[in-house]
Amino acid sequence: MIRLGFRFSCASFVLLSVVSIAVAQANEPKLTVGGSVPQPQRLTAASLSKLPRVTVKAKDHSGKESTFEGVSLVEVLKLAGVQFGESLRGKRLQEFLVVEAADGYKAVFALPEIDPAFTDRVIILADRRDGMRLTDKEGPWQIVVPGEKRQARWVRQVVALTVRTTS
Ligand SMILES: Nc1nc2c(c(=O)[nH]1)N[C@H]1C(S)=C(S)[C@@H](COP(=O)(O)O)O[C@H]1N2
Ligand SMILES: [Mo]
Repeated sequence: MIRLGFRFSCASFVLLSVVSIAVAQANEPKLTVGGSVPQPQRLTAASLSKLPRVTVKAKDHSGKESTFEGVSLVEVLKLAGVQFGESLRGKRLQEFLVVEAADGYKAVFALPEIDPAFTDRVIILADRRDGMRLTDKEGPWQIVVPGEKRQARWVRQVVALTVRTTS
């Protein structure tokens, strides 16, 4: 009887562990990269951590300057197979990026705005500010556009990056 009870509690422990791991994975924040991209992605913090880290200094909406850290937006799109540089010409100049947030807020960037072949300004998908993880209101991922005089495109709580093209 005792042995059976022991076996039962072992089994339920294993089952509970498996279920809680599955629930944790399902609740893990995801970033969708889709639309007209060669390889659509569902990225997690772990998959983004493989990209090179970049830091930029920028003034937020309240005028406070901070150092933001994350990955460059162009590298995230490259993960989905989007090509930049020489191949960003002709019809491909009609493509644009829609950044969408958890609250439905959206902002658009033209692809040349994020391409280092076109500009030295590095727009990032930040996950840290002055060394600290972004707050729940801002993160886990927020767009930071250095030098832009209005912060309307600093999309907080980014959930999706979608490439679209004009009709
Ligand atoms: N997800 C999300 N991001 C957003 C907005 C929003 O409504 N939702 N507002 C934008 C606008 S218009 C501005 S001015 C700044 C405001 O930054 P703050 O809310 O961090 O002060 O965030 C931008 N990012
Ligand atoms: Mo704003």
